[in-house]
Amino acid sequence: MIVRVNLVFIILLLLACTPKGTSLDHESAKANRPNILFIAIDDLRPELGCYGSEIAVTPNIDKLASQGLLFNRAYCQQAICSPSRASLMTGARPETTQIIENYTYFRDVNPNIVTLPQHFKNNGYETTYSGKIFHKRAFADHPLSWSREQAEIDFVPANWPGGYALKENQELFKKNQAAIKKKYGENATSHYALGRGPAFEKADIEDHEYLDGYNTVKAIATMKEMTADQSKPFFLGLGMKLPHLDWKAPKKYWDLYDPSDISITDQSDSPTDGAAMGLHASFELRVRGGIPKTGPIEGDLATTLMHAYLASVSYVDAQIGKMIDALEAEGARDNTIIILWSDHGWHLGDMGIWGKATNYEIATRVPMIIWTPDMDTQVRGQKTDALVELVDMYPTLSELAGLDLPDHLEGQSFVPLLRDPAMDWKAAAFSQYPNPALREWAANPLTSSMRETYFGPLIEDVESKIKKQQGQKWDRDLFENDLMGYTMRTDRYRLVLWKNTKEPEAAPLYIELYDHKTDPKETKNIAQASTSLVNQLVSQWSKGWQGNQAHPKQ
Ligand SMILES: [Ca+2]
Repeated sequence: MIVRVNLVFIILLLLACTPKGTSLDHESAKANRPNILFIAIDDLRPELGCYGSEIAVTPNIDKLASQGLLFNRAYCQQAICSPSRASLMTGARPETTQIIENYTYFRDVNPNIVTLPQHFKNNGYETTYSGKIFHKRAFADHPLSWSREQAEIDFVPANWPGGYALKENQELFKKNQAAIKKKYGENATSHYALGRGPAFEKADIEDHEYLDGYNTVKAIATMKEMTADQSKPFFLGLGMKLPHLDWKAPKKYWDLYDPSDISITDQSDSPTDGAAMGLHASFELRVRGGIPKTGPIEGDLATTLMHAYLASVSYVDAQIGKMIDALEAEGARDNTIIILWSDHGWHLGDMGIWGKATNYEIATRVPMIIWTPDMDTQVRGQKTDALVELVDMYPTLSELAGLDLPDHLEGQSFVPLLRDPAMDWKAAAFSQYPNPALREWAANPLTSSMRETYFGPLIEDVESKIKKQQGQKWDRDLFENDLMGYTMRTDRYRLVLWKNTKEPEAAPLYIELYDHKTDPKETKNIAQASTSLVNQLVSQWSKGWQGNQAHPKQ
């Protein structure tokens, strides 16, 4: 009886206190805290007008950059989807999250880590997303990170085979899948990814019939619901799947480009004296139908692939324009911070390969743009050369929203750059990638059966180059499973250290050094001829991110 009375008393007390307290919290949160529109783009290198692309048609992102602050030198922590996103979203680096391939769920390894949206949710925000924010739905951290589902809309995307709108591409996809199943057996699911459909599609359809357009319609509907509900600020993620493969974009975006204007990089050679394991054999593209399984990818095919990438970028740009216009039409922009980023860059034939998944500038450098309602007029439209990292986004957005910074964060808030984009900033940005040449294209170690597939000759070819370069140091187990490339970008240089993770104190197995002052495309490794400079940079690298932070004057 006593217990029951006490329980009733406690419940009454809670009922009396909670609604009032919560309501007050929400009122002050709403009054003081901005919304966040968090725009993620998949596999977008800075191929945008505002980043100096001479061909990309991207008026909406360019407009955002003209109103906000563009980061010329922003770097991902690992140039592949899940590790990059796990790092950004948890605010911790791949060495800490231990997510270095696309198959491990960050929450399985980091059960108690507080993610960026979770932090906002814990501080009174409504948090939700549409499209790709974490690597995939199964890794999306429901319900910890998100407080609500998206709004319902009155149509669903078509369930096309392989996601292709055109009948002939659906048939090709089915044919390729059947061929793989016939060859490797119904249960060899790990091999189904080898039998993809075409790498690109040009269909005369509406924007919302492909996934990114559909997800944008959903995000807009969700934003409207959250704007109408005045009780909480929102954190809304909008994640574009393109320009990740496959490059399926409505015809009107292909029509923005004349193929005769499209050129491929003039740097089709691997870096002179570069690490033989530094580049892969374009695995991710080669699994697509119509792409040669060996040999160079060049000529008209290369032009069409570039065209497809550009069409995808313009399609994504148009969806982002719709999202921002809708935010403005709802009257919510004046209290919304907009941040736009991509998870990593992409080699479009650069260094002779196609894909992400390397430690070089082209794969690690990403577009990043921020717009806040209260930026100084002088800062709007500026571009900063400060070195920043995607892992910095968590502390930055938290600071801008007036939230505290969790202790586990391994980035640095770049809010001071929003006041003075030219100020002295970090001494270095850090990224890493395990052996690109001898991993599968999701960065997981090679399964032995991959050598039996059409990947066999590609793996053999790159492996023989590594053996030749490494000589006595060659050890298949080490190179396939324990080799990590650690890279550091300073104002002038890119250093890449190839190390055995089982012997972290041992000297690197190979070192690369590129001088961006004289060689911005990283065509020549000058490490061997630059001993004292290498020593100096290795010493700087060994201080890690903590030892290379910015020290802004208060
Ligand atoms: Ca990606």
